[in-house]
Amino acid sequence: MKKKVVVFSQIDNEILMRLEQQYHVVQINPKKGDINQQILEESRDADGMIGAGRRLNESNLKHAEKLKVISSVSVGYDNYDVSYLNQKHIWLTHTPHVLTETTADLAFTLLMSAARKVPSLDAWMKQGQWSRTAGPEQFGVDVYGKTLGIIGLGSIGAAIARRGFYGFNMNVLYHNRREKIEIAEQFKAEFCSLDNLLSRSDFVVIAVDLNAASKSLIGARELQLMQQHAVLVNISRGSVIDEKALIDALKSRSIFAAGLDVYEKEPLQASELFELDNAVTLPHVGSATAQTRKRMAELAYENLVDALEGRQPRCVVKKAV
Ligand code: 8YV
Repeated sequence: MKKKVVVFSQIDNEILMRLEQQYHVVQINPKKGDINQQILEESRDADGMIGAGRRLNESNLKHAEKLKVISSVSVGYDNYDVSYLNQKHIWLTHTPHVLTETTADLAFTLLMSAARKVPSLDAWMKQGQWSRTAGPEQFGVDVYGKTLGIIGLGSIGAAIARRGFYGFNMNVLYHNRREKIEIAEQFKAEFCSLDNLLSRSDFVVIAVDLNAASKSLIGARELQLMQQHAVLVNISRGSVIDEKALIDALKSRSIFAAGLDVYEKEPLQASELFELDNAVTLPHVGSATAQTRKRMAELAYENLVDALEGRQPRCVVKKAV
């Protein structure tokens, strides 16, 4: 009898076809009703699950007696109850490294777009507003040679530092739970406290995992430490920032702008952020290129099949969130 695999979000078609040739595949379909109820029911006799962007924990996995592996098509895993999965001896795998450069590119896309007001000036021009040489209203802020502060010097943070140091001759600061001397020295990056980084940086980029230590890391106090010409970029998880405090800071223009790819609640279809000309908002597209999502799906497929076929998967999440 074929093993059962539950696909709990949209995945690459070619990978889906491969899975359907090997296993009994059931896809969770939002059109069929409550997603959590579907997961609760379909996971009962599932051997494996693959997907991303869904909260999986005891509430919807409590009947999953046969479940051996959850293969996440993501590097982040804050949406899974890792402690519960460890307790149930269910492997959780993810897709690190294959999306690093693509996500770092997006971080710089947001940094530059926010610095030079690209979305609002594009809209302004397309409304036929351009009638004379650009003036103070259209001025952005310089990037080249400025100070880049990175919160979280993991592989994505390091890739962002590389872009700033080599591409824009930036002075790099970083804040991390511990110093990363070997990585930092590649970019002459200075390890500093969060407050020091926030007060000195012209550009602050958040690239941390979401966990108990990083949740609400950036609130009103931290935003007040930033300079009025500073830009904040977030490509990590929305809950790292107190979104209401950020909206207040943008409204009062206590910071120049924000470039955001993630939000406290997702998907986000209405927000005060959408009314702000100094908020650049993207729909969680950090890894969203065809090539990278294909690589993520292939790695997630390998992790899943390895686990189902009795082999140790390459990218197991070991630590509790
Ligand atoms: C995922 C991401 O595609 O990898 C991650 O952690 O945030 C994205 O690249 C997203 O989580 C899918 O929902």
